[in-house]
Amino acid sequence: AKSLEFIKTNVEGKVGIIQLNRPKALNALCDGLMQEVNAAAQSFDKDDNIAAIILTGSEKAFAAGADIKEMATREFIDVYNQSMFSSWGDITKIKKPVIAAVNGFALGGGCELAMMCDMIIAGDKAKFGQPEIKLGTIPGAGGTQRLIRAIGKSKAMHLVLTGDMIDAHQAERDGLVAKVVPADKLMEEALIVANKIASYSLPITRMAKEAVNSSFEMSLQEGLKYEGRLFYATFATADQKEGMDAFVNKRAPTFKHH
Ligand code: CO8
Repeated sequence: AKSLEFIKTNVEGKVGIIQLNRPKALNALCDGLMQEVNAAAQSFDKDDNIAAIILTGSEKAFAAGADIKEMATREFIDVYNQSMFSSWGDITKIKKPVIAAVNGFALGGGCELAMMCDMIIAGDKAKFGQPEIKLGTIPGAGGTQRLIRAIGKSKAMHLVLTGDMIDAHQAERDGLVAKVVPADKLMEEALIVANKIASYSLPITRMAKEAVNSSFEMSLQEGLKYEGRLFYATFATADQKEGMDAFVNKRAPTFKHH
């Protein structure tokens, strides 16, 4: 386990865990925190012993948004010239699956960061929202784009224009969250999911993630073609032979990750 200024990292088996750890500000996402998150995720992505990544916060907050105190006095020309928050999207470039395990508040940039992960598992006390409108600004890290793809226009508009929060169960019904579990079982459940993913072939898992994510960027026809290419590519791997041979011979597969 490693403790940095704003995060803690830990490895459990083949799962890399990144925990946001800025309790005094409810894990508000200051520049330094995001740099640490990106560096930790990139280092897990490169590590051959890691097969999946969990990003989590505390019981009270996953993250209560971008750091309002840090942003408050910035001028247009500063944020424009620096492309403020443009490095946030780096987490979406991670090739291994990234699970957001959310307890407490996931607001503004916190909700956006959770949406950049591959799936969200939530504790039953979690709350999601895009309250930027209350601060005289709008979501700036995907809240108007990823949210609509997750829950549709009417529900996304409702959150973005009212700034209201939804609870974990509503978020699950709306399709933002994959699974809701009791708050104190959150990490246990996230690790079960991560370990299950980690038990499969790493390159095949990467292809599956890549294929699903391509649907955000492509038309249906292009996406189906892309999926087909990756599907055919799985037949070039030893792990496809192993997985199917194991099924046919009624035994458990041993994936070799190539
Ligand atoms: N930034 C900075 N500090 C924060 C933030 C934040 N987002 N959220 C909470 N804090 C601080 C509080 O100021 C407080 O500090 P202090 O003790 O020094 O006063 C401490 O954390 C504890 O917070 P509260 O006392 O407010 O705790 P409560 O339990 O009473 O309330 C809430 C919890 C409801 C979560 C409340 O803190 C809140 O409303 N926070 C702000 C939520 C918000 O508006 N988030 C959106 C921020 S804007 C944003 O995220 C834009 C993203 C744009 C990304 C652009 C990328 C290109």
